[in-house]
Amino acid sequence: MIHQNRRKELLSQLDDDALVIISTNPEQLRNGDVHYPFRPHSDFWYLTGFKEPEAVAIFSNNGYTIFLRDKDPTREIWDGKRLGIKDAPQSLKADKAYPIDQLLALLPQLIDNAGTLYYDFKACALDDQIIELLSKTQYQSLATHVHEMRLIKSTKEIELMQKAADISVQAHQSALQQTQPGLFEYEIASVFDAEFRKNNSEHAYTPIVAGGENACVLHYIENNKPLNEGDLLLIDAGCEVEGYAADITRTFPINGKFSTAQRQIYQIVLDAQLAAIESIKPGVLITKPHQITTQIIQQGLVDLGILQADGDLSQFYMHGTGHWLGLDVHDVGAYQQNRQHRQYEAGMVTTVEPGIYIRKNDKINPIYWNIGIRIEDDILVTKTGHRVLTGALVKTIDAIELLMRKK
Ligand SMILES: [Mn+2]
Repeated sequence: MIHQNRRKELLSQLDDDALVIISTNPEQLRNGDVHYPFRPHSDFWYLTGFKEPEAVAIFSNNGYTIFLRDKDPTREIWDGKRLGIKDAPQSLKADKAYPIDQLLALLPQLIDNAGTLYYDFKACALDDQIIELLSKTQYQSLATHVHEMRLIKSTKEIELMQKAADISVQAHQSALQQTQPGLFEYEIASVFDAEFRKNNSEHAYTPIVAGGENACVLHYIENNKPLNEGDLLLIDAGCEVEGYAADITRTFPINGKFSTAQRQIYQIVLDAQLAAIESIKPGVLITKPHQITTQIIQQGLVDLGILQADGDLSQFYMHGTGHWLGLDVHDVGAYQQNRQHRQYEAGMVTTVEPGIYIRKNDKINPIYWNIGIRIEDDILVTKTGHRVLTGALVKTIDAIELLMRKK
C-alpha cells in the first residue's frame, strides 16, 4: 500500500494526463560471470517496492503496468526465484504485468495514448532502442518531483532509519571497544561487516577505517594499515535497512587515551558539532550548521596558533557540514528553492559532520601533525526541533575513554 500511495501522490502533483516511466538500476558486471550484489534504483524502489533487476514501471491515472523478468525454471536454478508475470499484479498492486522483453514492442502504444511523459534517462537502465524511441517524444523530468517527496520522511521511513542508526551505533561501539595498538584497520572494519550482517543489514557505503595520517585522506577506503600506538582512528561507517542509510563517524585514540594535542583538536570539532546540531529546527536555513561549524573551528584553530586570524580555513576543513540522508547515503532533495537556500522542515534528515584535518606542515607545531578528526551524527528535523537518531553513541572525550577502558 505504501508504494501505491506514493505513486498516487506523485501523480497528483503532475498533469492529469501524465504518464510516468521509471526503470530500476542495471546489473553491474564485476568480472567474468560475477555481478556486484544488485541494489534497486532508489527512486524505483521508493515507488514500486520491487527489488528484482530488469524492471520498468509505467503508470498514470489510468493504471499501472509493470514489465519484469518472467519465471524461468532454468535461470531460477542459477540465480534464484523470480516473482514472475502471473503473481506480479497482486504482489505489486499493478493492473498489468508483461515480460520485460516485450517492453520495446508495447511501449509505442502506451506512449501514444498518453499526454505528458515523465522520465529520466539518468535513472533508467533502458536499452538504446527504447531511449531512442523515448527521445523522439516530448518529456519532462521526473526526478525533481520524486526527490522532493523522498526528502520528507514518513513515520515508517523514520522507523527504518532509526533501526539503521541503532545497528550502526552498536557496531561503532563494538569497534571502539575492540580497538588496540597492533591490530590492522581491516580487523576493525570486519567488526562492521559482522555487526551489519548479524542484523540482516548491509553497508550503506564503503566504510572508512583510517588510522593516524590516513584520516587526512577524506575518502580513504584501503583500510589495510596497522593501528599504531599514539594515533587516532577515524571510522566513517553506517548500514542500510530496507534501503535506508545511517551515516556515522567517530574518531578516538587507538590506545584509549587522547593526547593533549588530540584532545584540543577533538574538543573544537565536538563543540562545533554540538552547536550546529543545536541550531536545527523547522524554519532555520539549512546553511546555518555550516556557518556555525566554520566559525567555531576557525576560532579554535586560531586560539591554538594553528591558523592565522585571516588564514584559509579550507586547508584544515575542506568539506561541507552535512547532507541529506535517506535511501541514498547522500540523499536526494534540493538544497535550494528558487535559487534561495531552503529552510529545515519536519521530516527531513541531515547529517552534521564537521572535521579538522592537519597534515604535516612545517609552519605548524608537530604535535598536531597527522591528526584527522570528524564527528558525524544523523539528525531528524521534528515539528519542534530535532532528534539525533545516532545520539546513543558516545562522543565526549570522557565517555570515549571510559568505554575504551571497559574492555
Ligand atoms: Mn556523511
